[in-house]
Amino acid sequence: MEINTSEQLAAVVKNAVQQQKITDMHTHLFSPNFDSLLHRGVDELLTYHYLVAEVMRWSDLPIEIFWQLTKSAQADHIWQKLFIEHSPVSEACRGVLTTLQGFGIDLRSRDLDAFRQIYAQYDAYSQVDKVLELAGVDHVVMTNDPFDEEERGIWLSGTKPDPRFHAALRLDPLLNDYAANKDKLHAWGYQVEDVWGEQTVREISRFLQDWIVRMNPLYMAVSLPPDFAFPEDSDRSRIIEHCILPVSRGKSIPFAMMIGVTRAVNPALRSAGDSLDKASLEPLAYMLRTYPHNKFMTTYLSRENQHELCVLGRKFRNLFVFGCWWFLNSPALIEEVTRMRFELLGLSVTPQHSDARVLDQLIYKWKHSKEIISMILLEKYKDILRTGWVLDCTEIERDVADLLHNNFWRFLDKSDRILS
Ligand code: RAT
Ligand code: ZN
Repeated sequence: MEINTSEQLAAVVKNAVQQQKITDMHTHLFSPNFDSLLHRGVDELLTYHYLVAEVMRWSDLPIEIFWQLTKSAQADHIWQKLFIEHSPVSEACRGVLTTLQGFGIDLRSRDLDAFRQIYAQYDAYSQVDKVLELAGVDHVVMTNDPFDEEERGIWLSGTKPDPRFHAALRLDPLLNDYAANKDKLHAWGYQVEDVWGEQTVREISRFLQDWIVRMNPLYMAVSLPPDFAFPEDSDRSRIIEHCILPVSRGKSIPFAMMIGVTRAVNPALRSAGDSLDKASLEPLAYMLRTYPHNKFMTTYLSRENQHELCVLGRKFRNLFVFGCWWFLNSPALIEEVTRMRFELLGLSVTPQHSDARVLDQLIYKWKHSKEIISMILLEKYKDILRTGWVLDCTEIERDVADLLHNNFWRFLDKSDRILS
C-alpha cells in the first residue's frame, strides 16, 4: 500500500515498530533452565546496579552496610529513597515503573509487598514466556562466561539453553586478566606456558574451540578499557592476534568489542562502580584494515566516540555497529546516537540492545527505545517523502525488520533466521 498522507505514515511506522519481533543481541539474561543465573522479579529490578549507584546519592547508609542487607531490604531502601522520598524520574527509576505497569501492576498503591506477591505466582518458565511476549522479543542473546564457576558447571553438565536463548562467548577474564586466570586454564587441562609461544597459542585456541562446541555461541565478546590498544606488547593483544582472530575467522564467529569502560572507579560500589572514558578508534581501524576477512561487532561507551564510529562504519563492511550501551541507554542519548547513525550509516545497524540483567527489564528497555526509534524513523521518512519519493508500507516493514531483527542475523550469515 502506497503512503499518501503524513497521518498514514505515522500510523504505519508506529505499527511496524510495534509489531516487529526483536532479536536482543546483548543481554545478561539466561535461559530459564540455567537455575539461579536468571534474575527476575521486583527485588532484582530494584537492586539493579544502575539504581544502587543512584540510591547512594541520597542514602545515609554507608555502602558496606547496604551490602550487608538482604536483597529485599536493599530493595526496600531503594524504593523508599528513590521512589517515595523523591520522584523517580531517572531513566533507571522510570524503567522500573514502565516494567511494573507493563506487567499489569497498578502503581497507585506504591505497595511493594503487593507487587512482590503478584510476581510470586510465576516460575522462571512462565515468567520468561510472559515477559518475552510483553516485550515483543523472540530471540535473546546471553552473555556466557566460561570462567564463572556456577555458569561453567551448568554448561559442563550438558544443559542446553531454551531455543529462544542464544550464547555469546564472553572472554573478559581471558583477555583483561590473563595473568590471574592462567592457572585456571592449567587446572582445566590446557597446557599454557609461562612464556608466550606456539604451545600457548595452541592451547588457548583449543580452549576457545571447546567452548564454541559446548555453547554454540553467535559471537565471541569482550568489554575493553578506553586505553585499549592493538597491536601492542601485552597478553591481551597476543591472545587476540594469535588465538581469537584466527578462531573467529575459521569458525565464522564474529568478535564483538565493547569499548570504553573504566572498571571499578569506585570499587566499594561493586558492579555499580564502573565508569567510562573516550577511547581511540585507531585499534579498531587497524583491525578492520588488517583483517578484512574477519567480522567485528562494536559498540563504544562514550558519547564522544559515536561520531567517529559511524564514520569508520562507512569505510569497512566487516564492521557491525550496534546498540546504545549502558550509560548511553538513556533517552536523550539514544535519540542523538540513533539519529546520527541513520544519517551516516542508513539502516545498516542494529540500533539497540537491552543489556537487561533482570528478565522483566526487557519490557522497559524495549518500550523506551522503540518509542525513540519510531520517532526518528518517522522524521527520516518524512524528509524523503518531501522530495517526491514514494514509499510503500511493505518497504517500511522491511526496514524495521532489518533494524530490529534481520541485520544482526544477516551479519552472522544465519540465513535461516532472516525474516522475509
Ligand atoms: O550494562 C551493564 O549492565 C554493565 O554492567 C555491563 O554488564 C556491560 O553491559 C557489559 O556487558 O560489560
Ligand atoms: Zn552488557
